Amino acid sequence: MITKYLDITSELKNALANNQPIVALESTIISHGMPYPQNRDTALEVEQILRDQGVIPATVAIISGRLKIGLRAQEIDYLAKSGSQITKASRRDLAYLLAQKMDGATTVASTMIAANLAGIRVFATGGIGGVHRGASESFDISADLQELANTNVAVVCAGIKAILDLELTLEYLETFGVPVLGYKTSELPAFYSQKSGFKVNYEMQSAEEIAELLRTKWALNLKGGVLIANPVPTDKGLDFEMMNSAIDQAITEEKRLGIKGKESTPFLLGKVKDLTDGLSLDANIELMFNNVKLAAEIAKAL
Ligand code: PSU
Ligand code: MN
Repeated sequence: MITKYLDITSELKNALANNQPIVALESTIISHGMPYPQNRDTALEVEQILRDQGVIPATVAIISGRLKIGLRAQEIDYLAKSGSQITKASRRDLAYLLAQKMDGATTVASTMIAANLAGIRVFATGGIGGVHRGASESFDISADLQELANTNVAVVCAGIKAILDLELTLEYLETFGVPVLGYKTSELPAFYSQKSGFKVNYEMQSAEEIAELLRTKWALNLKGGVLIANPVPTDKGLDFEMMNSAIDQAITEEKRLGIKGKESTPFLLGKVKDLTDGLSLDANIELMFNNVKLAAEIAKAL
């Protein structure tokens, strides 16, 4: 049985049994997405924000070959300190890491898998993976998109980061039937910025409206996820053009160094952070708090 590999905390088991609201959280954002100690502080603060709203946090990671749903503060600190020493674990890495009794930080894809195994339907993160710029040559398309196509979990994010090809990512999601919703916006946010020049499929005005769409999708057996794009708060957003020029520089540097595959996303994120002098880190933290608040409302409404 699956329980052979899964560790769900007793708090979460209780919450699941009593139908209490739960929000899943990924751990690659902790290990690979932010520097120490901001990564640890943000991860702990995010859990506190959920608790303050009456929602149980379920941070996911692989520790000593166990797929853990719900982490202790020490485990979060361990992932935060280990940084990129920890294996970034997407769908294809899960079996290896569990069989070898290793550690891994879960991406959006593998966190969705874990949430689905536990029966958790709402997940909050910063940004998802997508179709990379130049994908027609590199074939670099994140496994996150196939997970959204197949796994019944709603993902709240701040849109799609402009290190990706937003237009191709939207086309891919359309092909695989994943609805892209904008929370109080008709424009797809681009992670650090509220604007991207692209439209979401549908603008939603409330968590209740989103919950009703989720119930309807899954009642119809339309398997797969839903992407909920929540723009970074106005006063925290960064200029789209400035971000784009930092991203272009990061991509040029990546090509020069020959970085590919699973190293690509963490490299680009790190480079953009350096190039924007930490400004992007502040925005990243604020948008994460903002996404968690919306996810909490959706989890309660479901
Ligand atoms: N995009 C972001 N921030 C992130 C990631 C993506 O804006 O932290 C992380 C997430 O964990 C996501 C992963 O699931 O990168 C995607 O990696 P890849 O492109 O290698 O699938
Ligand atoms: Mn990739």
